[in-house]
Amino acid sequence: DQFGIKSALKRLGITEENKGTCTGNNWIETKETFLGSFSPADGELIAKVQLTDKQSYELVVKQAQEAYKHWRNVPAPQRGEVVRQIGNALREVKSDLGKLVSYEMGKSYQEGLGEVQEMIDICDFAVGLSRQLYGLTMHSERPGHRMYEQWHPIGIVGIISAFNFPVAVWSWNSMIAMVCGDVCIWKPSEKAPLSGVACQHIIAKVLKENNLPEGISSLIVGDYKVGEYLSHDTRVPLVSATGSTRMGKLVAQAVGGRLGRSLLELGGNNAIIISENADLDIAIRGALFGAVGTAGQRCTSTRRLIIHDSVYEEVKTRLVSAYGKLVIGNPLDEKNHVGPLIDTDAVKMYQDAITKVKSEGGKELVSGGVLEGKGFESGCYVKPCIIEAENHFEMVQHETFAPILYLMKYSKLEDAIAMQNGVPQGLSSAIMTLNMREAEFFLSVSGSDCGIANVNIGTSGAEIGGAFGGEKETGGGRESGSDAWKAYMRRQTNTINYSDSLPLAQGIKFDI
Ligand code: UN1
Repeated sequence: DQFGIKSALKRLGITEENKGTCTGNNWIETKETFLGSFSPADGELIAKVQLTDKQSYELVVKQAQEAYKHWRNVPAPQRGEVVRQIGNALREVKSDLGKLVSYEMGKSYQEGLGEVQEMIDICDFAVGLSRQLYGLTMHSERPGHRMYEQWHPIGIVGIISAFNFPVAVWSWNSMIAMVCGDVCIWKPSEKAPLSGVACQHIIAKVLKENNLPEGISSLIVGDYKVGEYLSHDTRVPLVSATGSTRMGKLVAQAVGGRLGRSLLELGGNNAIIISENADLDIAIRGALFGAVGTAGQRCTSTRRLIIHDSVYEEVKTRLVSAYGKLVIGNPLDEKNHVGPLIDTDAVKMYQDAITKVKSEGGKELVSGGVLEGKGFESGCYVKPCIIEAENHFEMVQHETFAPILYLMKYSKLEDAIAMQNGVPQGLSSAIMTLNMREAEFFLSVSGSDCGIANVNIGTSGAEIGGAFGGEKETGGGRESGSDAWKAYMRRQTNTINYSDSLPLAQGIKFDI
């Protein structure tokens, strides 16, 4: 146990067989089978988790409904105090949880730590927010009347998260929802369920120490069928789903069909425009981390580089040489830059994408391929590759969750922006330029159409303080910072008459 996984698992409360259904501290036995979680790092079975069945789901929802009646009446700053303690609990387990995330999901240990840091940061953000959650006051047109709005919690929030950020995305949603007064039911990805079980243990301890009832933060485990329990359930007014566009459409249709609310954060197809005025050192570093970080499995990963033709050759040469220096291997070993993909299905999709883009005319500058031999026994390690392609190719229009970077040229900035925007997705985007006119044009209404637009920064690695999400097939939702909290609350407009008459709005006369 070279990397201390066993002791980390123990400290996180993970055993060989874990229940997967929990209302806080109460772990519920179900009639379902156990799902094995295998590490893409070494192919080993880490531990098993029992799936949630319909009956145990019902128990979870009933408990959540009860808990909501209590939690909504706890003053928001006191809810914030609980979240503050969760943030501290996360600080204590940062290295263990970061390690589990790295081992179960395959991102580098550094990125695993970064992910836990993102959780800690959102806790701090939510604590401050718990004394805000502001509504506005308006001037009534009627004398002796006061008008204002207030924000109430919405109830049960269903959270469906993806494997690539197996813990942070839960915290963006649930820490905000908790200070808002909501209760949460979380379905982590069935590809990284142990990270979910570990988080449940961490939060459970804090809830218990504060004598809070069961049902404030629950866990359910399973595939899309368990996700459907949430999306079809009228007792769950908000479903926040992070993952593929395909999944998001299904969730949106189910939730929309019952006129519930969904908050969607789906696929990206993020580009960096590298202008002739770019600082190329920054551009290369930004593109490199964006494309190969997390083995290309972030929704914000850089998938396309749109490069000015005057610097195209230089960028190409420097990138190819940087790719040559990448060390691929066990993500827990800090000398490696790139870890594995999540599973062999993902490897197959990576291979298919490369074959397809080549058949469309793509030219490999750095070849892809699956690594074999010692250290690569899981079959999940692939080579980050670079392909010269055209924006209209079917595969370039598609989000492949793997380290495949497409290079293309432009000569006029307007064309580069049209290419950048010319995909179905609209999550993240960036321009590398030191020219103020170019930067401002890129950020203007005629510029990037994405939810995130950066200057001299890559497409990934957003901070939690901003609202996170994007347009078009990315789903339109915003999670995390800024006023994203509003999605987790219901707005109520209140008008109070303290006069001795009853004037009607719009001056309507109605006398008898
Ligand atoms: C995701 O890939 O689903 O901006 C989230 C980033 C991270 C979050 C990514 N802070 O890259």
